[in-house]
Amino acid sequence: MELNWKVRWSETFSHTIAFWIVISHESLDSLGACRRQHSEKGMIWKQGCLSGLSKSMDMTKDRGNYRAQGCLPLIGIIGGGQLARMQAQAASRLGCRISTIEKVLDCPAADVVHTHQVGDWNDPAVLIPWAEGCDLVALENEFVESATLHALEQAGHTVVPTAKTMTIVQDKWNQKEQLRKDGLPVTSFQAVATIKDIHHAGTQLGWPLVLKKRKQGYDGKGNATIQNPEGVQNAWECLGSGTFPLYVEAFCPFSKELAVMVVRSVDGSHAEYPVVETMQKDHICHVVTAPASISPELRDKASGIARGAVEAVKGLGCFGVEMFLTDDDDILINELAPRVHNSGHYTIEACRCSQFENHIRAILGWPLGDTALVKPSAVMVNLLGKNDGPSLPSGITEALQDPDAHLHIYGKPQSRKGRKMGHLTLTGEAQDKTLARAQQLATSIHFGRKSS
Ligand code: AIR
Repeated sequence: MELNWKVRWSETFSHTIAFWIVISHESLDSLGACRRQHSEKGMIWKQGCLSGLSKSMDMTKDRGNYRAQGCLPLIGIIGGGQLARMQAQAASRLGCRISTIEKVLDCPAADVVHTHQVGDWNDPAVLIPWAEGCDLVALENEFVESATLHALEQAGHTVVPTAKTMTIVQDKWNQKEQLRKDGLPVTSFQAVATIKDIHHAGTQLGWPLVLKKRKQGYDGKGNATIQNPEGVQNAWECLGSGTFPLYVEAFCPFSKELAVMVVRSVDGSHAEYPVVETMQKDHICHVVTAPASISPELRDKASGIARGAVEAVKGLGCFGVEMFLTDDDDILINELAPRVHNSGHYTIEACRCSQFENHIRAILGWPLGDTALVKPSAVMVNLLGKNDGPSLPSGITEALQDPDAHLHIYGKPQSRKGRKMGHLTLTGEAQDKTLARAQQLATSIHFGRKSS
């Protein structure tokens, strides 16, 4: 096994002797490709280190004991996508440093963090040595196996949210079962192991049914709506013919989809952001409008249900709670996301304290910030890849020239059709005008090849 090393001296921290180290391995094609791409541009590399090296970066520190030492914490985040990137941006404002671990080097968070390690975060043999350099470990996705998080806790690391919470939340059937036990309103659901089970569920819950993977599904990946018994076979095959654990939910005929970001601090305090309305296409969130145009009574009801749901799973940090509002004004929980969430991106510019900053405050036990809107209305539109291809967007001029528009580009190396490449938030007065303008600006922005 041949390793190529590049070592660079860093003068970033006068009190610490630090190296920025890159290791590439010829057999790791993606890494090798990244290395070539970056070295061609002459970029300075961030750290992609082997076990133990990250520890040497902070050799003056006694992990987890930053308070006693009077240091600002170094927070580890498992995952390096846009959610890690935006957490890192908020954390750095508060003087905290972030270390990320992701399977690839070229990911949205790597450009903005203190250290970035390339490695398989589901492997405790990789994850635990990485965590040695961190004061506490947070998440940006729900895909790290809870057994791996348990191993991290067993090794003495603080993980927020806890491995116990993640065991409940990352398996959607477990999540629903916990919420139901706690008396919270959820859509009807059943575990299914065979095609026969799905037919049976259809006769009990009625059609349409939504077949879902219990774990690892997001942005429509891992969901299939079954209109009638004839559609069962196709949905079953689309979701792996029983190779993954599955369950079904009754389709909820909703009038609106609502979401609330709930923040629960390790010190026991909590805060809720305004109730928003989300609009999905093909199971992917496209538009979020804040606040939701519903009565104050319904807002209070949705907010109370969301808070109850996060309490039911003993969540810590920010949690996204997705809900359905029915024509009869019933509110049912769709799903919990144990992390900062797409439906809360508008809070960066539209609320006094963003979901990202409050997440950092909550996991550190610092006082939570005000979640109130600073403008009467805000609209967030996701900028999805229109095609596969390069990641440099076109059509951004008008958005950049509008003083009420805030453009976020995640820095993903490649556009893919339907991939979240960025978002745009517009703040304003009347909601209908804000929505129309935000959609107009977003429509001109194009990620990916021009021809399909
Ligand atoms: N993410 C996590 N769960 C759901 C979502 N959308 C975010 C995380 C993750 C990124 O999406 O930030 O790292 C993955 O995006 P992609 O485009 O690489 O699939």
